[in-house]
Amino acid sequence: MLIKKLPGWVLPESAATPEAVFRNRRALMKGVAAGAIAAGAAPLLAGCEEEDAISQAAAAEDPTADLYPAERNESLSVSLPLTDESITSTYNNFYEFGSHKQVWKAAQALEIRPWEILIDGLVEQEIRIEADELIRKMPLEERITRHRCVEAWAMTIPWTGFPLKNLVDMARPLGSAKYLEMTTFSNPEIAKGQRQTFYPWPYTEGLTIAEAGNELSMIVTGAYGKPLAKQFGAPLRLAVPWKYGFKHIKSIVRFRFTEERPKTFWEVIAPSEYGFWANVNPGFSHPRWTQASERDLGLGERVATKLYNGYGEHVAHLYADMPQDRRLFM
Ligand SMILES: Nc1nc2c(c(=O)[nH]1)N[C@H]1C(S)=C(S)[C@@H](COP(=O)(O)O)O[C@H]1N2
Ligand SMILES: [Mo]
Repeated sequence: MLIKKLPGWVLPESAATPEAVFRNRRALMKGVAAGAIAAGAAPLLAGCEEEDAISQAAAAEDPTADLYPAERNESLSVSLPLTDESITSTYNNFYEFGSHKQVWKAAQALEIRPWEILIDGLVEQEIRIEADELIRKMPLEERITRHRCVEAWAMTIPWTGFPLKNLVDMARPLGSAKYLEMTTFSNPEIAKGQRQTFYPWPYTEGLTIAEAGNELSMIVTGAYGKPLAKQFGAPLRLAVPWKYGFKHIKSIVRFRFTEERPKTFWEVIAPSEYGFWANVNPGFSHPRWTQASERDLGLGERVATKLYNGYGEHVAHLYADMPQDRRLFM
């Protein structure tokens, strides 16, 4: 079994979150804004400028830059303060580029054009389409979205993208299709994490067809009114905000319709900790930590976690006939 091959130091979805390091950096950046900069802090400040430069330049030269900012969908937006981009774009999970939170820099090595997407499996006809063509076909909108990692941290991010349902409709799945599997790129040359062969690369995730068709399910192509930064999973990633963050697969290259429930990346690694459904629920703790509350990385404080991450009115009906046990919420 794969998990036996994992070295002892690998804690899937790391139990230890380097928040202290990250908070210090944030405090420093605030200090910088206030003009209270100590001489010793200069190297870190340089780091911040470099990071802004990368994100601005990359966004400007993106071939879809003209599509942003897109109009906001207020009815599917939460009314919470946005988490600052300087936080959300420097605290990421993207195991292809490392298992720490500061992967944003390594992720800049990802080549995001050309980017061909394959739509196959139980569909009328297989489709191969360039990301730019797909993005230009679809109705882009902005949604202020809650983003809750299974590690119990949370952010509020202005995603831009299109309803996953539009892609499903375009694919024309056969009646026998019950699930949609999504797969991330595979390129160990640039993604050093993919050289760690004890992980079941490439990263995969899955949804039922009903979940994929839910109005909340979104293919994200941008954030903060710009094309998506690489560390967020450019050129396109998933957002299913009632589910834990690990369902939000990044840098997707393939959508496959299938009759059988796909095994997902984290489910293969640790099935007793990360299941297929992964709906947010404060009432069912992770085997190694509580899910009752989360650290809001923007506010810098712990807040109570909500059932379905607060999106119950949109999605609770999907699970009404299922046993409301741990499996639905891990
Ligand atoms: N391909 C890929 N997708 C991924 C991951 C990953 O390691 N690889 N991490 C997941 C996890 S655990 C989380 S919490 C979110 C993080 O998204 P963010 O970095 O945009 O906040 O991405 C998810 N998608
Ligand atoms: Mo996560």
